[in-house]
Order: sequence, then C-alpha cells, then structure tokens
Amino acid sequence: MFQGLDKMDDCWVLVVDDSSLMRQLLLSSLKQVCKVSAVESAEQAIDVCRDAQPDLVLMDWVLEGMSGIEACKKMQRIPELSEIPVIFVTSNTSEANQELCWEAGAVDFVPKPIVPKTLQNRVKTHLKYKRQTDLLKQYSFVDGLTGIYNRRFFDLEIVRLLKQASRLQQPFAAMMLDIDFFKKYNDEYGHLKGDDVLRQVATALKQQVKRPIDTVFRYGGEEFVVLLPNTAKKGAKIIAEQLVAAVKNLCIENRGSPLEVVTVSVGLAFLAEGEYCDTTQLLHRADSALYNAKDTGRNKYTV
Ligand code: GH3
Ligand code: MG
Ligand code: MG
Ligand code: MG
Repeated sequence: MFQGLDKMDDCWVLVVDDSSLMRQLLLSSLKQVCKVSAVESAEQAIDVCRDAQPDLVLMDWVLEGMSGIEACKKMQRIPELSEIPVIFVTSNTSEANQELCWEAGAVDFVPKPIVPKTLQNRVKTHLKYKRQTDLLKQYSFVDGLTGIYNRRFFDLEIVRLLKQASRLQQPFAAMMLDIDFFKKYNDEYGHLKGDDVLRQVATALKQQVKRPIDTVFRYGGEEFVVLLPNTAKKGAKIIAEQLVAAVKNLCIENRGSPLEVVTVSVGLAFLAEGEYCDTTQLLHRADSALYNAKDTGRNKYTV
C-alpha cells in the first residue's frame, strides 16, 4: 500500500530564516533530499503556505517581524495550514524554549549549529510521515469506484461548510441526485456495466461543477450530493439544470427506462444569507425535493 514512500523527489520543504548564510546552508544540504525553497520572514512563509502548501516547514525562531513561534501558532489556527508540519531550527535551545516550540505545535526541534546529516534524516522521516498521512486521507475520503469524495468526507465537510456559511452570512445550496431506474439498468446489463455508469455519471457531474469550492460526493449506492457554498437560488438552479442535461447527454442506453437513456433526478435545497439549519434539516429538504422530481417524471430537478 505504501510503496515508493522513500522517494522524496516530489516533496517540497520551505525554509524560513532571516540569515542569508543560514538559508544557503539549509538549501544546499536539503536539495540532496527533496525540493526546497526559502523565505526570510514568517509573513512571507504564511503567504507561500496559503498559495501552495509545502509538505514541511523549517522554521527559524528569531525573525524580523513575526517570530517563528507566533507563525507556528498562527498556522495551527488556519485550517488549510494546520496540517503542515513545522520543525524549529534554532539556537534558542534551553529547555524552556524547547517547551515553547512543542506548545506552539512543532513536530520536531533541530538545534543550531546544524549537523547536515542529522537534519537531512529528520526531514526525510517527517516527509515520510506526511506522505503516509496524505495517502491515508486519500484512501479514507475518496470513493474507490468513482474517484470522487465519499460519504465519510461529506459528513465532515457539510458540518464545516454550514458553519462557514453561517459565519460569513453567505447563501448555500445543496443537491441530492439519484440515478433513475438504475435497478432496471443493473438487471438489464449487469452490475459491472452498472459500475461503469456510476463512474461515467460521477465524471460528468464533476466536469460540470467548475468552481474549486464546489464539491461532488458519492453519498450512497447511486446517489450523489453536490455542495455549492456561497451560491444563491438562481445560480444553483442553473447548475442543477446543467447537471441533469449533462447526464442525459452521455446518451447511455437504458432499455429499462421509459426515458431510454440513463438520467438523474435532482432535489435542490437552499439556505438564504443569515439562515441556519443543520445537516439533517438540509438533507431532508433536498431529499423531499428529490422525491418530488421522481414523482413528477424524473430527468429533472425540483426545489
Ligand atoms: P428510481 O428511479 O426510483 O431511483 O429507481 P431505481 O431503480 O434507481 O431505484 P433505487 O434508487 O432504489 O435503486 C438503487 C439501485 O442502485 C439498487 C442497486 O442495485 C443499485 N446500486 C447501488 N449501488 C450500486 C453499485 O455500487 N454498483 C451497481 N452496479 N449498482 C448499484
Ligand atoms: Mg533568525
Ligand atoms: Mg437510490
Ligand atoms: Mg435510483
């Protein structure tokens, strides 16, 4: 399962140090291990981490402006940065100072002056842990059949996104989709062909949902959920319409369906700006709308 984890060529380490001599030393000793770049302040480091998340940060303590300790604490509070491991590389080696590094959330501590071989091996070990964690996350949050996010990830994301919508006073839209007459499809063409349809439908849905903040999940057997943060009624209806059309336009024959091809029905639920509801209430709304779409002809969306 974890083959190739010793290959570090693709990993990227960010060095933060205000001394150009130290930056040169760290860059030259680490470039034998992985990709590496350097910045001279904590503020720059946080900007770089927000733009493109490195696999590991080597943090100096004493910097101009924000200190390494403050930067590490700040990264812990920013969700998309909180899982980037930080190693302190510093000459502040007293016991009390080392304690401050652990409290700030560091994963390791390397004293200056550095011993290149030791630093390289510490970095290798942490990169290996990071890759294992990333892989485990991928295995646990991605559906094996379709390659899109699974129910487990949905359960986490929906809670986070509803809180975010409420905090930012933004509208929110959720769609529940269900393939029409899919039992008949399986009966007619077999389960393997059915699996193939699930993959094609998942890909078509993902292609239609273009903003990076929008997500498609496989919710259950042949049911999908699409979450659209900061999306009002009008925009969501357009997307629902496009999703229904995209699946129909795959033109996958389904002799068991009166519609003759594979189609989906969609139930749409909204949250207005400033409105709050929990996951159960939102899904209940989407589910009722879905049943309405099923009852009134399928191959359509209903609010
Ligand atoms: P409706 O239009 O009312 O939704 O009719 P339906 O036949 O799609 O009914 P229902 O939603 O109850 O059927 C779900 C079917 O989806 C049953 C099951 O055989 C099939 N299914 C669920 N998961 C999978 C899967 O992973 N692979 C395949 N091939 N079929 C699946
Ligand atoms: Mg310094
Ligand atoms: Mg179903
Ligand atoms: Mg169905």
